[in-house]
Amino acid sequence: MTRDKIYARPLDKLVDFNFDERVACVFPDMINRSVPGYASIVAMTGILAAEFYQAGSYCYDLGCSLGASSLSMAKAINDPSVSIIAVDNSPAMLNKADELLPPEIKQKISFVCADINDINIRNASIVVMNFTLQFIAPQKRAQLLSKIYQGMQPGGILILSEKLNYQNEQEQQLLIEMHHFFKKANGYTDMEISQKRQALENVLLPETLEQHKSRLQKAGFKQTEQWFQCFNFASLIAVK
Ligand code: GEK
Repeated sequence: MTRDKIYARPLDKLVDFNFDERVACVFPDMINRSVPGYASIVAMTGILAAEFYQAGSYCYDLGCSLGASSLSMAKAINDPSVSIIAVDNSPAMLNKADELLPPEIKQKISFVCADINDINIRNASIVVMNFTLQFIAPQKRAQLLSKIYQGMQPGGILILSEKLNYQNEQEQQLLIEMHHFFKKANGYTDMEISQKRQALENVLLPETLEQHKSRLQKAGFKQTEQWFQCFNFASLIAVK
């Protein structure tokens, strides 16, 4: 796994974070050392998908990056004709996914290079958005979730994983601090943490758990449960 050193040197000019080739090359290392609970969420995505999958329907992985969640679903769902639609708008990410995934897995996955705001979603029993909604402009989020809901089969699930914000200042500070402890323990320096935070400031826009729950309810989901949290990173399951 190539080590993420993107913010290891002082940068004269900090540009907004984007999912380019440099990021794609170090992505597995970056996400594992930055997102507490990432490996568990990806593994559980497969377990949940296997149980809620409906034969003849599609599974969507929105903001698939290198296809980790698609891979987890492809391995767990016991149907040779399972069809996973993995969408990302970063060509660099999709090229890397194509390079890394074995042919027997790629045969189950259709990669689509597109903005998830622009795609059609239909006949879905599983929709996964692992750490993607946080990169979508907040004013577009309700419309996107409503489109996802409309494209799902009754009984289907949305797995939504996000970094969370807290309204209470004290709570927010403590949770952010714990996330920084996690990054430091994983070898990131204070400078790396600080430069990455600045690069993400206008790009990754977290919301509170209440905002997510209320939006999912408004989109039509009949039940939403939080099933995972590690520090300020959480995952929800929403059932149609
Ligand atoms: C995983 N789910 O490994 N349309 C399509 N893709 C987008 C858009 C958009 N509008 N905006 C951002 N992305 C993955 C991890 S990473 C999370 C997801 C992170 C894509 C972007 O290109 C990137 O690949 C992904 O969403 C977010 O389980 O890096 O923290």
